[in-house]
Amino acid sequence: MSQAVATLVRDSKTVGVVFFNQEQPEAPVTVTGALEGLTPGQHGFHIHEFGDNTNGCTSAGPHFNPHKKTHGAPTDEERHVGDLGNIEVGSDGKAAIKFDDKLISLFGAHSIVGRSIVVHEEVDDLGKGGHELSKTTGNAGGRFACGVIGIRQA
Ligand SMILES: [Cu+2]
Ligand SMILES: [Zn+2]
Repeated sequence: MSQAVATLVRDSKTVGVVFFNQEQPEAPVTVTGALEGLTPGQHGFHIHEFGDNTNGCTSAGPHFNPHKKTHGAPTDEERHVGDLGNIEVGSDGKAAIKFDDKLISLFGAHSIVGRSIVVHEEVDDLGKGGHELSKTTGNAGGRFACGVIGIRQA
């Protein structure tokens, strides 16, 4: 079992925590957590390449994409490793996160540990929106909050 965790921060204020659990290499990663203070509706949710938030979420860089693919949905064959789709925020501004992803991993050369998790201001169109940014970012707008993914105490 490997466990990782990220505290998401916006303007120096914590907006939530996200946990990543994986039984073994090649197994799916279970992503759980809670966020608050967002606008209701869907928000893009990605692993970005760098665990660097020194210049806010901008320094997290682009979507984590070690295989040089185009942006897509988590269920697509053609997707960035970091493409986790959207989270759903309720009318109270809160999101309860729970899903599995079969591509991200906490092990090996393409581990997400030491990278960033980012929640966006807008919906990720999953590469299908026809916007010039659809194939790179899903046109998900600004970076609402982010946090560095670290190894969690077992
Ligand atoms: Cu993103
Ligand atoms: Zn992407």
